Amino acid sequence: MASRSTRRAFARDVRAGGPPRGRARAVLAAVLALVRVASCASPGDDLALGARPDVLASASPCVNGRNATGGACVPGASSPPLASSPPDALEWLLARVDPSAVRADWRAGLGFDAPVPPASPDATVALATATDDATFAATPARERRAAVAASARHAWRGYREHAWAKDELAPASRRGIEWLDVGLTIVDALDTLLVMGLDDEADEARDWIAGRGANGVAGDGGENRGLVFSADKNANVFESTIRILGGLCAAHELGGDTKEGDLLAKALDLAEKLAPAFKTRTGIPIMDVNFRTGDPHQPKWTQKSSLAEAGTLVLEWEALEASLRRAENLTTDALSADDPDDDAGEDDGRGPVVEIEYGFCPEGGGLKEYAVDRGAADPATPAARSAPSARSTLAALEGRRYARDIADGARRAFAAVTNAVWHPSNDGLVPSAVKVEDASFDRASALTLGARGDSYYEYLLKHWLHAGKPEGEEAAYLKAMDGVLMYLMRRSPGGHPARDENDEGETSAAEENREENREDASGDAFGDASGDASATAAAAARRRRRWYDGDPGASSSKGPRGSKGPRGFSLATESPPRARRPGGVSPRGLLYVAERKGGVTGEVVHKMDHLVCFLPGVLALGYASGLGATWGGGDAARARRAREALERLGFSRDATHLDVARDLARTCVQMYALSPTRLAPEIAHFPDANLASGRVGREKVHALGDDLLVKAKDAHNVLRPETAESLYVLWRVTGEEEWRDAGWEMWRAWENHARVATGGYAGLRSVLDASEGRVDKMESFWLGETLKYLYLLFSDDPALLPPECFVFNTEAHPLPVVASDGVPDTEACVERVVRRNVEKIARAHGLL
Ligand code: DMJ
Repeated sequence: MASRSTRRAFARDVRAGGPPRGRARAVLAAVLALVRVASCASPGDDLALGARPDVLASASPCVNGRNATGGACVPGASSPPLASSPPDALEWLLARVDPSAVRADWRAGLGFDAPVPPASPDATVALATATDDATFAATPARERRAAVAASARHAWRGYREHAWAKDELAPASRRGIEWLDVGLTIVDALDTLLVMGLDDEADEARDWIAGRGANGVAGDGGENRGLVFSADKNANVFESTIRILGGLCAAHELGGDTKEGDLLAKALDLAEKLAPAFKTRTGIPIMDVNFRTGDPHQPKWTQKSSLAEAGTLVLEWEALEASLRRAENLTTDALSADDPDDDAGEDDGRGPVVEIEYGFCPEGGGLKEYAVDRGAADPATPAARSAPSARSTLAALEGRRYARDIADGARRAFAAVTNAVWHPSNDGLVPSAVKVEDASFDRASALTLGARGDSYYEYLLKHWLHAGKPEGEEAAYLKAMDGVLMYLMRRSPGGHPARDENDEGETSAAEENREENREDASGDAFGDASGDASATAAAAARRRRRWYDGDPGASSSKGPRGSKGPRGFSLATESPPRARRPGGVSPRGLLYVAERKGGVTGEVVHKMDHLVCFLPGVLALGYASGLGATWGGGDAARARRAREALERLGFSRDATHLDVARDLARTCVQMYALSPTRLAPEIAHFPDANLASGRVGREKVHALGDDLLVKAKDAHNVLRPETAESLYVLWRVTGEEEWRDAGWEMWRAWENHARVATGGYAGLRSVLDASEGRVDKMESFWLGETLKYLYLLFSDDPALLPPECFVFNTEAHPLPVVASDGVPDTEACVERVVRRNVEKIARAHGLL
């Protein structure tokens, strides 16, 4: 019988997809032994393949009189094959991960790894506070996951106890905060609770949303009314979409809905409320809608919509559309005969134009067309002949009509901003403010990957992935990333003799970089990539020699470890590159994404919002999806300018998107590691001619080492997720432990500074000095995003929300990739991932 540790090692290999690393013979023997006994693990054990004990109990063979959970059984039908028959052994192995047997809610992609029970509060506090560094760093992934789940439970309990049904918790003052009046934290957190296996908490959330009572949670005055969109609140269309629509659709698809489909019905309620915002001539949506009146309007403070807000809606609306279509398919097969492109509203010469909606009819038969009731519908149309009320197999949708192409408004909005050519040579960069009336961009607004711009760039990639990678539609993303590289990326001076005593050239190299930044501040010495290339080339070459050549971890044109190249998600196979100590700045300086005012040749502002830290994750995700092995998107002139930009930044000319992602992620990690609290500020600044440490005008600027500056007014931390998100993606794509270790340190810092004993987590007013007090708010994205990404960072299960089957929206809600027929095929997708991984392992172990 294989020992428990052998089984664990194999299970780990299966989950990580790795080959046997030079111990083939021994492992092969162990595997064959394992195949004989895989189902004999004792209760609570880390089972081979990570399958849940309760599943194996019903599906597993009987070996030596014991089943998978150790229960007595009679040997019989499904004995494992003999070791001498590898192909049979593989089949046996695959049968053990039969998707239908692993979890009832398989389509969620919740795979092999049983959720880890959260650690106790005491153990969590002890781990964060009392453990010495070495022990803390050595905490295994499973325990880290349990600790993060414990944080989620602590956050949830604080919210439930002090702020139930309010939007957010003010943990220090133990009260609720109202914003949209929709119980926002409940909706944002639900899929996190599902992923973590916090089933009781998830039940509380789901029941409240569905209006089925708060599952024993005390409340008064309408607290158990459920999720309704009727308050006299001006709801921001973007925030409502990413947090609520995204949250509801994800929870529905993860198997967290009621059997009646209440969550999907609530998502439809919200969509109907928000729909008027899209009825604009240009397609750019109006920013706010009043939930009570349905009145769409711009907020008082601006008449312009933001790029991020207009460009970050399409995933969620298409997810809703896909979920509704999936429900239709459950109702009838007849729908598949319908032509989704058959627009009944179009005049095809056969009759009057009639505006059509879709709904379910009571006599069955699936989806029917209905004329929109404008008082003048043609009674002769099939739609008008249909019964007025409707029915669905999802009871909560019974009687509902909705536009079948419900995502059209969001699609128009996305097209309006992505197709805009506001300047002939913008290289994919778009100003962050846009007018609703004529879709013109405000040239004076910033080019930024931070506030007001960020998730537009994120959705350029993610919409392509979510739509199943339509050919050619990745071009906008690739162009924008070229623009970011050429016009916005910079490197801080770096070069600290004290940190790298062998590097003699550092001081003067840093001087050169400062010189460059001085030129930026006075105009555009750097920005016009075609114009000043030669002027900076020599300096860049010198910098490269001094800062770069001697740094083996600096750049690699190779793909992720063990990968065959940029196509498809690779799985880690080799040992990670040299780990970097948190707190150490590479002598090359810190890579960052600056902002520009007034276009690509405008003034450079040497600041980077924490929000920008989503970008390493996006670059890594794109790379793993087959994009970004080179720059330029197939355009030779752009590729040349991109290569020059890479050189200026200290990369090799053939550095990939992944190389840049790694480097930028390290800057984000340093924003945490260099601060005294180990928490990142909201905005980091980088040394330039206009900003140095000390007092600048009336502003106080603090230095974190030589490369990072923090203004007192930007020093807060509000529990943001972007760095955790990027660490998770980088871990998943590369398998490098560096990212996990950084995330683990971040978890500790939040535990030590943000945890409130009476429940919940509060941000810090200043990461420079915790004694300045708390930001008394637990943002809903703490549970919705930050803790979810940290939890996933410590999972080894490749079938847990695999990136090729799910795309995380900008609020970390996993939305199934939509297949060509407009409906997700998540079960099949996850099964493909599992099968490929198991086969890869089996092959590596000589079973195939
Ligand atoms: C979240 O609501 C989303 O991640 C959004 O894209 C940006 N802001 C917050 C988190 O920082």
